Amino acid sequence: PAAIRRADYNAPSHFVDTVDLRFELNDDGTIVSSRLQCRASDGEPGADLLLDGNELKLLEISVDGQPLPAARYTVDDQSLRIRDLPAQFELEIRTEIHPQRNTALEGLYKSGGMYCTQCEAEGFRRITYFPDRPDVMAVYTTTIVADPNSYPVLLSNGNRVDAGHLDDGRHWVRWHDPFPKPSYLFALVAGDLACHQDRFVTASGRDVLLQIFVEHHNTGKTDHAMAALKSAMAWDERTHGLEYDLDRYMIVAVDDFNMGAMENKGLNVFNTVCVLADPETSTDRDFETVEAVIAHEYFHNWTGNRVTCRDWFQLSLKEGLTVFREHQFCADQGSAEVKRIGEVRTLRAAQFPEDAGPLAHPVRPDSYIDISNFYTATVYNKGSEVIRMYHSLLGAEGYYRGMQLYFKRHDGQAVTCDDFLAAMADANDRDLTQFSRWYSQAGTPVLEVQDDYDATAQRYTLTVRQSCPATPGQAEKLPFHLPLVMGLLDQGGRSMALHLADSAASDAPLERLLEITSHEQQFVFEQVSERPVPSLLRGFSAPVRLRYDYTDQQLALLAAHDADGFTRWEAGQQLATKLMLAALGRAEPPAHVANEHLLSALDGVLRRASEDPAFAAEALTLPSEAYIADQLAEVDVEAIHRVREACIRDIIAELGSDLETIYRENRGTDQAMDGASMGRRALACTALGLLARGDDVEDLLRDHYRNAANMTDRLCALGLLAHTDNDAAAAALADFHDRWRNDDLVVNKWFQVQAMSLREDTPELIAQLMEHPDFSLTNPNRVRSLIGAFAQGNPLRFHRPDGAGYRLLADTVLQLNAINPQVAARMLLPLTRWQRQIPSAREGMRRELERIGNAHKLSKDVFEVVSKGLQ
Ligand code: BAL
Ligand code: ZN
Repeated sequence: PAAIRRADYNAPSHFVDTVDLRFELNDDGTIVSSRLQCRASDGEPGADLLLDGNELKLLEISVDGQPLPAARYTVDDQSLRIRDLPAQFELEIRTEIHPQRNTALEGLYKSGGMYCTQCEAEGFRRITYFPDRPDVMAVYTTTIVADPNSYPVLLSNGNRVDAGHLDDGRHWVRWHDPFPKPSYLFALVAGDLACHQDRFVTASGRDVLLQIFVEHHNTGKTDHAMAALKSAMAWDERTHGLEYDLDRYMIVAVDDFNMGAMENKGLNVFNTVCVLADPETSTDRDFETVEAVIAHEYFHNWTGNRVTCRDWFQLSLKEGLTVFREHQFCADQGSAEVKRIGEVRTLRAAQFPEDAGPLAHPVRPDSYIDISNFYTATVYNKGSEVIRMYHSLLGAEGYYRGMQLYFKRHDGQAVTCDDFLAAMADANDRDLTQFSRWYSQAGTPVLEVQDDYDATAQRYTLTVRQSCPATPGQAEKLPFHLPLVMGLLDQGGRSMALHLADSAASDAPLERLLEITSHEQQFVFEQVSERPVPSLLRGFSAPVRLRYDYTDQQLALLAAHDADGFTRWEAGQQLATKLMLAALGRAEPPAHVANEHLLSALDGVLRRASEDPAFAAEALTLPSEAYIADQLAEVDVEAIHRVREACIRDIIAELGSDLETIYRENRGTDQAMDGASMGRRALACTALGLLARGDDVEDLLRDHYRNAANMTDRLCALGLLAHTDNDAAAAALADFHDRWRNDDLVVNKWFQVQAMSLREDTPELIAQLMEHPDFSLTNPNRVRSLIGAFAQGNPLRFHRPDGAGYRLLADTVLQLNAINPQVAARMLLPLTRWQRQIPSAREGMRRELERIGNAHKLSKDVFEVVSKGLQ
């Protein structure tokens, strides 16, 4: 398959002003009739019209009411080309499709008993022939015809304008969406669904009907989603002045879904995992996910739908921006510091390795084979960090001025990342030319900071050097423009006034934003009365790797005293990382990994734990094995695991009884879902997780499982028990499955804890679980719970030296390739990260990649990942 290049963009040859669709949903095939009002974009007759189409049976085609002679069109398995067209015309097409057979879950498909759609990015072409590109925006009217018994609920975008019955007993409903939209935002749902209804009155008085549709067995689990939706609507009005624009906002929960959720205009379709929540069956993390994803999809109504992307290279225009808006919202709902820590953890776990691997790409990619491979942590999470940097560099007011100009200029348009940058620059009279490199250059920049203190002159100089490693196709990088937020601490941990040389004497804040723009820059601070400890990259102000040669004492001081919560957490993480890397660097494994500085920093965390239990839980969590691996030139996962376990044992030896006290003081036996209760639960579970790495903990874990009153506690205990193959673990796993065998989302968790097990035979157990009656390769959530969790979340066993983990993944990807290419390609990613593994692992991984690459009938999705992964 050929790559599509951003440089080859051409404006559409034709616009489509209106689309009238009629769906006849029959269980032996669906008939889709479309009527498009088209006009040539240059106003001239004669241009060919190219319509995309995939897996469609063309039944009829006519132009201006006349059947089109075969000589006027060509059809193949990807497209329909029509010739000799007038400047304006009405095109009618009838196609037949088979949603029942659609396991790729793109276009129209069946999930359980319901029909639903997923059209982003290129699913609409599996419904009917259409210029399936985001810069063709049309007003849609959709009529759905179906059997009223099986499909009493018929939904599409916009407002419900008419309904009726046919003589043959079928019923129909017509929907009209007045907002022009690209085809990727089209949605249709038909099913027997329960509805949770509420209302929201916008600031300007629009009374909006809010509806969440679920299959009947899921009723009662939508209160949290509804509350989150109303909070998100109010938040967008309050912070951005953005109101909802239709009379109805609908959300439908479906079991089989490739993504988390989809922002179709007025009719979001959600993966059940991102909308259903109740304390009995959902963890606190699940509750947070639902709130975040509900908000994210809602925010897309402006950043994505009202202003959309010109082409798919601009995906981060809507995704990076909407993730940032989601992060702002979530920070306002609870502890902003803890949320920021979570964001950075995600960025480091998912995006930094992507940036350092063979699939590295800029936030705005230059080419793709299949765009569905570019719904990545780079486009989403690094994209969000780019928006956060505008916010930092321009200040909150400047950022909102930029947002206002962006909407004023582009409401109703399909635009580019450059248009967004221009709005930010123009609204603030700033030159952001250099900043635009964040869109074009891949790779994680490295900031090397050195300092010098002149005691006589009381002068402190920071030297900042930036570089960025080469990435595929980009050997050389130019310097980035980035905000470095910093402070200085005296030896007692107090913030020092920052008298930057050349700034006014009265201008001495305790925190500064330094604008980094060159390969090397110096910042000189005057009136510095003692050698300070620099507090750098506060709030993780830029998505970079920071290098400063801190001593253990300095990190301990920052961890205890820094004014910024993120930096306090980060200092503890860096101290632990430093010690683990030092242990890994020794020829003989040392007896102890933790030293007195780390232990005293953790002791301080335990002593202050009651002030902010959620923060303490984060500070007590050691850097993950994957994070340690990401710091190394050559990765030996078993050695990393050993060292991290040794570090935990040192912590237990020194602080075990304090951890037990913290555990007992914070463990709860209720279902309270307020932030404080969640924080205490997180702290108790983190303490238990550490204690569980010690000896004689079976009773403790068994009791925690037995006494659990909510899913967070129960799953925490189950996950810890599942690392061993004793009777207690078997009993808990059997009990868990017994209790919730009928709840799909909980059964996913049952698969997941087993996939994450440290048991040596985990690859064999997974192979057995794939034969379990509850497992299915056609349900993406199941695949992600078992295979995804194993390959991405269990490095120790995925990289088992005999290569069993690699073979298991490759076998599964080959099966999935024929079922669901998007999910297959996603699952495959861990196999592409072979470059820095020890030689034996490298060989095993490459061998499996090659086996996949040599298979017949590879989907575009898998082909692209395999071929780039082998480079
Ligand atoms: N647009 C795809 C799903 C999401 O990012 O909201
Ligand atoms: Zn999104």
